[in-house]
Amino acid sequence: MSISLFNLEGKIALVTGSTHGLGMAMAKGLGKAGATIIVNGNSSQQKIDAAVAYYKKESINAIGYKFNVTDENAVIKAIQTIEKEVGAIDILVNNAGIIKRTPLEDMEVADFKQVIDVDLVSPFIVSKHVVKGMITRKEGKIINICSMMSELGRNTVGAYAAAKGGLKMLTQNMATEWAKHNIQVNGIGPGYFATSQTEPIRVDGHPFNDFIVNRTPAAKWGDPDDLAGAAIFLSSQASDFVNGHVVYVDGGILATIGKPNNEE
Ligand code: GCO
Repeated sequence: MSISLFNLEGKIALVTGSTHGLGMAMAKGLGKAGATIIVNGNSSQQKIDAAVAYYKKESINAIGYKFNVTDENAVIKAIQTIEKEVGAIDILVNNAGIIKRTPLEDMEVADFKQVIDVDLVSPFIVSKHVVKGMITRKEGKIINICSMMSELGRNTVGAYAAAKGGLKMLTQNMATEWAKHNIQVNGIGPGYFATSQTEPIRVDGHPFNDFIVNRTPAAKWGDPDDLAGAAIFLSSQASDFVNGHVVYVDGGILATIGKPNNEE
Protein backbone atom coordinates (compact mmCIF):
# COMPACT_ATOMS: atom_id res chain seq x y z
CA MET A 1 0.00 0.00 0.00
CA SER A 2 1.55 3.31 -1.07
CA ILE A 3 2.00 5.57 1.95
CA SER A 4 1.26 8.57 -0.33
CA LEU A 5 -2.43 7.67 0.18
CA PHE A 6 -2.17 9.36 3.58
CA ASN A 7 0.19 12.17 2.63
CA LEU A 8 -1.26 15.67 3.15
CA GLU A 9 1.76 17.64 1.88
CA GLY A 10 0.61 20.82 0.13
CA LYS A 11 -2.90 20.69 1.63
CA ILE A 12 -4.42 23.48 3.73
CA ALA A 13 -6.66 22.40 6.63
CA LEU A 14 -8.98 24.71 8.58
CA VAL A 15 -9.78 23.16 11.98
CA THR A 16 -12.30 25.18 13.95
CA GLY A 17 -11.72 25.24 17.71
CA SER A 18 -8.11 24.07 17.31
CA THR A 19 -6.48 26.05 20.13
CA HIS A 20 -6.87 23.12 22.57
CA GLY A 21 -8.40 19.68 23.24
CA LEU A 22 -9.57 17.30 20.52
CA GLY A 23 -9.38 19.99 17.82
CA MET A 24 -5.70 20.56 18.57
CA ALA A 25 -4.98 16.81 18.63
CA MET A 26 -6.64 16.28 15.23
CA ALA A 27 -4.95 19.37 13.75
CA LYS A 28 -1.58 18.14 15.04
CA GLY A 29 -2.19 14.80 13.30
CA LEU A 30 -3.04 16.54 10.02
CA GLY A 31 0.01 18.77 10.40
CA LYS A 32 2.32 15.81 11.04
CA ALA A 33 0.94 14.29 7.80
CA GLY A 34 2.08 17.44 5.97
CA ALA A 35 -0.91 19.79 5.98
CA THR A 36 -0.68 23.52 6.73
CA ILE A 37 -3.00 24.19 9.68
CA ILE A 38 -5.33 27.17 9.90
CA VAL A 39 -5.79 27.53 13.65
CA ASN A 40 -9.13 28.94 14.75
CA GLY A 41 -10.55 30.07 18.05
CA ASN A 42 -12.85 32.78 19.33
CA SER A 43 -11.75 33.23 22.93
CA SER A 44 -8.57 35.32 22.79
CA GLN A 45 -5.82 36.22 20.34
CA GLN A 46 -3.36 35.21 23.07
CA LYS A 47 -4.74 31.64 23.09
CA ILE A 48 -4.52 31.48 19.30
CA ASP A 49 -0.93 32.80 19.29
CA ALA A 50 0.04 30.26 21.98
CA ALA A 51 -1.52 27.44 19.93
CA VAL A 52 0.28 28.55 16.74
CA ALA A 53 3.55 28.57 18.68
CA TYR A 54 2.82 25.02 19.89
CA TYR A 55 2.18 23.76 16.35
CA LYS A 56 5.36 25.44 15.09
CA LYS A 57 7.33 23.81 17.89
CA GLU A 58 5.99 20.52 16.51
CA SER A 59 7.45 21.55 13.09
CA ILE A 60 3.94 22.14 11.74
CA ASN A 61 3.18 25.11 9.46
CA ALA A 62 0.35 26.97 11.22
CA ILE A 63 -1.40 30.33 10.94
CA GLY A 64 -4.02 31.61 13.37
CA TYR A 65 -7.35 33.35 12.69
CA LYS A 66 -9.74 34.54 15.40
CA PHE A 67 -13.37 34.42 14.31
CA ASN A 68 -16.75 33.37 15.71
CA VAL A 69 -18.03 30.36 13.74
CA THR A 70 -21.66 31.21 14.61
CA ASP A 71 -21.41 34.66 12.95
CA GLU A 72 -21.92 34.23 9.20
CA ASN A 73 -20.45 37.64 8.29
CA ALA A 74 -17.34 36.91 10.36
CA VAL A 75 -17.02 33.49 8.70
CA ILE A 76 -17.35 34.94 5.19
CA LYS A 77 -14.69 37.56 5.96
CA ALA A 78 -12.35 35.05 7.58
CA ILE A 79 -12.55 32.57 4.69
CA GLN A 80 -11.92 35.35 2.15
CA THR A 81 -8.86 36.49 4.17
CA ILE A 82 -7.54 32.94 4.65
CA GLU A 83 -7.91 32.09 0.96
CA LYS A 84 -6.15 35.37 0.04
CA GLU A 85 -3.33 35.16 2.60
CA VAL A 86 -2.72 31.40 2.79
CA GLY A 87 -4.55 29.70 -0.06
CA ALA A 88 -7.58 27.55 -0.89
CA ILE A 89 -8.95 25.45 1.98
CA ASP A 90 -8.64 21.76 0.99
CA ILE A 91 -9.77 20.25 4.30
CA LEU A 92 -12.36 21.59 6.75
CA VAL A 93 -12.75 20.06 10.20
CA ASN A 94 -15.86 21.42 11.94
CA ASN A 95 -14.74 20.78 15.50
CA ALA A 96 -15.69 23.90 17.49
CA GLY A 97 -18.38 22.98 20.01
CA ILE A 98 -19.78 23.57 23.48
CA ILE A 99 -21.75 21.49 25.95
CA LYS A 100 -24.13 22.51 28.72
CA ARG A 101 -25.04 19.80 31.21
CA THR A 102 -28.51 20.55 32.60
CA PRO A 103 -31.66 18.41 33.01
CA LEU A 104 -33.92 19.32 30.06
CA GLU A 105 -36.78 20.38 32.31
CA ASP A 106 -34.50 22.95 33.93
CA MET A 107 -32.70 24.15 30.80
CA GLU A 108 -33.20 27.74 29.68
CA VAL A 109 -34.34 28.02 26.04
CA ALA A 110 -31.51 30.48 25.38
CA ASP A 111 -28.96 27.90 26.59
CA PHE A 112 -30.53 25.17 24.45
CA LYS A 113 -30.41 27.45 21.41
CA GLN A 114 -26.78 28.40 22.08
CA VAL A 115 -25.69 24.74 22.06
CA ILE A 116 -27.59 24.14 18.81
CA ASP A 117 -26.08 27.32 17.34
CA VAL A 118 -22.47 26.39 18.06
CA ASP A 119 -22.62 22.62 17.61
CA LEU A 120 -25.01 22.31 14.66
CA VAL A 121 -25.61 25.63 12.90
CA SER A 122 -21.95 26.70 12.79
CA PRO A 123 -20.79 23.58 10.90
CA PHE A 124 -23.49 24.46 8.34
CA ILE A 125 -22.33 28.11 8.16
CA VAL A 126 -18.62 27.34 7.80
CA SER A 127 -19.20 24.45 5.37
CA LYS A 128 -21.56 26.54 3.21
CA HIS A 129 -18.85 29.13 2.64
CA VAL A 130 -15.83 26.80 2.39
CA VAL A 131 -17.57 24.39 0.03
CA LYS A 132 -18.02 27.08 -2.66
CA GLY A 133 -14.28 26.97 -3.42
CA MET A 134 -14.23 23.17 -3.19
CA ILE A 135 -17.06 22.94 -5.74
CA THR A 136 -15.14 25.24 -8.09
CA ARG A 137 -11.97 23.18 -7.71
CA LYS A 138 -13.93 19.89 -7.84
CA GLU A 139 -12.12 18.63 -4.77
CA GLY A 140 -12.42 18.83 -0.99
CA LYS A 141 -12.73 17.08 2.38
CA ILE A 142 -15.12 18.06 5.14
CA ILE A 143 -15.13 16.34 8.53
CA ASN A 144 -17.85 17.09 11.09
CA ILE A 145 -16.97 16.21 14.67
CA CYS A 146 -19.98 14.30 15.91
CA SER A 147 -20.17 12.41 19.19
CA MET A 148 -21.33 9.32 21.04
CA MET A 149 -24.35 11.55 21.53
CA SER A 150 -25.02 11.37 17.80
CA GLU A 151 -26.24 7.83 18.65
CA LEU A 152 -27.11 7.72 22.36
CA GLY A 153 -28.75 9.98 24.91
CA ARG A 154 -27.45 10.69 28.39
CA ASN A 155 -28.93 12.53 31.38
CA THR A 156 -28.32 16.32 31.29
CA VAL A 157 -26.86 16.54 27.76
CA GLY A 158 -30.14 16.78 25.79
CA ALA A 159 -29.27 19.94 23.84
CA TYR A 160 -25.83 18.55 22.95
CA ALA A 161 -27.33 15.20 21.85
CA ALA A 162 -29.92 17.00 19.71
CA ALA A 163 -27.13 19.02 18.06
CA LYS A 164 -24.79 16.08 17.55
CA GLY A 165 -27.61 13.84 16.31
CA GLY A 166 -28.50 16.55 13.84
CA LEU A 167 -24.84 16.93 12.85
CA LYS A 168 -24.72 13.24 11.92
CA MET A 169 -27.69 13.71 9.58
CA LEU A 170 -26.29 17.01 8.25
CA THR A 171 -23.09 15.10 7.43
CA GLN A 172 -25.12 12.57 5.43
CA ASN A 173 -26.94 15.33 3.59
CA MET A 174 -23.76 17.25 2.80
CA ALA A 175 -22.30 13.99 1.45
CA THR A 176 -25.44 13.48 -0.65
CA GLU A 177 -25.35 16.96 -2.17
CA TRP A 178 -21.60 17.45 -2.64
CA ALA A 179 -20.20 14.00 -3.56
CA LYS A 180 -20.84 14.71 -7.24
CA HIS A 181 -18.23 17.51 -6.97
CA ASN A 182 -15.61 15.05 -5.68
CA ILE A 183 -16.07 16.40 -2.15
CA GLN A 184 -16.10 13.78 0.59
CA VAL A 185 -18.03 14.68 3.74
CA ASN A 186 -17.76 12.38 6.75
CA GLY A 187 -17.83 12.55 10.53
CA ILE A 188 -15.67 11.51 13.44
CA GLY A 189 -17.49 10.41 16.58
CA PRO A 190 -15.17 10.57 19.60
CA GLY A 191 -16.07 8.35 22.53
CA TYR A 192 -15.09 9.54 25.98
CA PHE A 193 -11.77 11.43 25.95
CA ALA A 194 -9.69 13.03 28.66
CA THR A 195 -10.10 16.74 27.83
CA SER A 196 -11.07 19.99 29.58
CA GLN A 197 -14.65 19.42 28.35
CA THR A 198 -14.92 16.12 30.24
CA GLU A 199 -12.82 17.16 33.22
CA PRO A 200 -15.87 17.92 35.43
CA ILE A 201 -17.14 14.33 34.97
CA ARG A 202 -13.73 12.65 35.04
CA VAL A 203 -12.20 13.77 38.29
CA ASP A 204 -11.08 10.88 40.52
CA GLY A 205 -13.95 9.51 42.53
CA HIS A 206 -16.58 11.01 40.21
CA PRO A 207 -19.08 8.14 39.61
CA PHE A 208 -19.02 8.87 35.89
CA ASN A 209 -15.27 8.21 35.73
CA ASP A 210 -15.67 4.59 36.92
CA PHE A 211 -18.81 4.17 34.83
CA ILE A 212 -17.01 5.05 31.59
CA VAL A 213 -13.99 2.87 32.33
CA ASN A 214 -16.36 -0.05 33.07
CA ARG A 215 -18.63 0.68 30.10
CA THR A 216 -15.77 0.97 27.55
CA PRO A 217 -14.38 -2.38 26.28
CA ALA A 218 -10.92 -0.76 26.04
CA ALA A 219 -11.41 0.03 29.76
CA LYS A 220 -10.01 3.55 29.61
CA TRP A 221 -10.70 7.15 28.58
CA GLY A 222 -9.39 8.01 25.13
CA ASP A 223 -6.22 10.03 24.61
CA PRO A 224 -6.86 12.94 22.18
CA ASP A 225 -3.96 11.76 19.98
CA ASP A 226 -6.02 8.59 19.31
CA LEU A 227 -8.15 10.73 16.95
CA ALA A 228 -5.29 11.68 14.59
CA GLY A 229 -5.52 8.51 12.48
CA ALA A 230 -9.21 8.90 11.67
CA ALA A 231 -8.67 12.59 10.87
CA ILE A 232 -5.78 11.82 8.50
CA PHE A 233 -7.75 9.00 6.82
CA LEU A 234 -10.83 11.18 6.21
CA SER A 235 -8.66 14.10 5.02
CA SER A 236 -6.56 12.06 2.58
CA GLN A 237 -6.77 10.33 -0.79
CA ALA A 238 -7.34 7.10 1.19
CA SER A 239 -11.00 8.11 1.71
CA ASP A 240 -11.79 9.37 -1.81
CA PHE A 241 -14.74 6.95 -2.10
CA VAL A 242 -15.96 7.27 1.51
CA ASN A 243 -19.04 9.47 1.88
CA GLY A 244 -21.45 10.21 4.70
CA HIS A 245 -19.97 7.94 7.36
CA VAL A 246 -19.25 8.70 10.99
CA VAL A 247 -16.07 6.95 12.12
CA TYR A 248 -16.45 6.25 15.83
CA VAL A 249 -13.19 6.39 17.79
CA ASP A 250 -14.62 5.19 21.08
CA GLY A 251 -12.72 2.17 22.48
CA GLY A 252 -15.68 -0.03 21.52
CA ILE A 253 -18.28 1.62 23.75
CA LEU A 254 -20.93 1.79 20.98
CA ALA A 255 -20.33 -1.89 20.12
CA THR A 256 -21.59 -3.24 23.43
CA ILE A 257 -24.43 -3.08 25.97
CA GLY A 258 -21.74 -3.17 28.67
CA LYS A 259 -21.18 -5.68 31.44
CA PRO A 260 -22.10 -6.12 35.10
CA ASN A 261 -19.78 -4.25 37.49
CA ASN A 262 -18.30 -7.45 38.96
CA GLU A 263 -17.53 -9.03 35.55
CA GLU A 264 -13.97 -8.81 34.17
C1 GCO B 1 -20.77 13.98 28.40
C2 GCO B 1 -19.48 14.11 27.61
C3 GCO B 1 -19.69 13.61 26.18
C4 GCO B 1 -18.35 13.55 25.47
C5 GCO B 1 -18.41 13.22 24.02
C6 GCO B 1 -18.85 11.81 23.82
O1 GCO B 1 -21.08 14.91 29.18
O2 GCO B 1 -21.42 12.95 28.23
O3 GCO B 1 -19.02 15.44 27.60
O4 GCO B 1 -20.60 14.44 25.54
O5 GCO B 1 -17.71 14.78 25.59
O6 GCO B 1 -19.25 14.10 23.32
O7 GCO B 1 -18.81 11.55 22.44
